[in-house]
Amino acid sequence: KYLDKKQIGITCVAFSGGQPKGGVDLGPEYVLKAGLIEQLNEMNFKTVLTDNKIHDYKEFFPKSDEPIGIIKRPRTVGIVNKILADQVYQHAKLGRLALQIGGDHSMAIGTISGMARAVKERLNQDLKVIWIDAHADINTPQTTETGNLHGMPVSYLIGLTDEKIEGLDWIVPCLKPENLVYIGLRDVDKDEKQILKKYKIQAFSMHDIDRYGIGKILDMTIEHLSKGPYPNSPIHLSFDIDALDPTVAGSTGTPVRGGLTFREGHYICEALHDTGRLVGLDMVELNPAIGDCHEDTITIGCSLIRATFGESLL
Ligand code: HAR
Ligand code: MN
Ligand code: MN
Ligand code: MN
Repeated sequence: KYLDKKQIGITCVAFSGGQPKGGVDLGPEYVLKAGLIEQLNEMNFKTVLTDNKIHDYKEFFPKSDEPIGIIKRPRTVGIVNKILADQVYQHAKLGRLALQIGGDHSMAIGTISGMARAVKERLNQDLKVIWIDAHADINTPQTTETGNLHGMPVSYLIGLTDEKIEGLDWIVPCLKPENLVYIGLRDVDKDEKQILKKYKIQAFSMHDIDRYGIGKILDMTIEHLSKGPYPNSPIHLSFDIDALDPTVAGSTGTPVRGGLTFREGHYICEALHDTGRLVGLDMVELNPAIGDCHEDTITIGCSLIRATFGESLL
């Protein structure tokens, strides 16, 4: 069988280089301090922490990393993600569930590259991805207005740019547009909207959630990811905490009003757990240095993680 569903490989990505604000690198430390590993052990999971530490990857940072065009820290983001991809791959190839705690969302370049590689190798199937976020994170080096790589990981995973940028040139596109679903979008750049249309990517905005309700949205999401030759293929969940409303989880770098409620966020995790298809989870953009409610944000991050791994309400 493909998965040992009782083992979780946890990688703590204390990295902030994909965006300008300090503090998002503290996310993993706070999540561990809140007792996540004990909570998962309590749920009868065996947990394996990558390199037995919270990783800051600083030993791999280049000595200098001048912007290339508008792109900030491309070599740093590139090398961290290359290492991270191998770490996730190592867990996944042993059949472990893979949990990555961030850290800014540029880290999904590594987590999804590593997971997709393992799924390809072990099952010869394509990985499917659910991206929970206020933002689409699908800018290319040509469309980005900020140059922050946490706004671009999806374009690299799909392979929307041919431009080879130093540090990011190792990335092999591993995600097909039809294998991706977004939920929670409400701050999408003009060019990103064009990209979503052009590649016919299934994207559910907050407007869609208002209209259909979160239950129906998840039904449609799972239906979409069950098309094609492998209706039961593995799913990776990349959860940006800024998908939640700032009144629910405000300690994050780019909060946007009008987000998911506490229950909507948890429902997503519970419904995906129930598919039995989840192989990986990223919990990202937790920034305890922002706002006055970081304990709530961290606690909610932990509880979303537990929900994804099957904590039951009854
Ligand atoms: N679209 C904007 C950009 O490209 C904002 C990116 C958003 N930041 C995130 N990612 N937290 O989800 O920079
Ligand atoms: Mn994001
Ligand atoms: Mn976001
Ligand atoms: Mn914007």
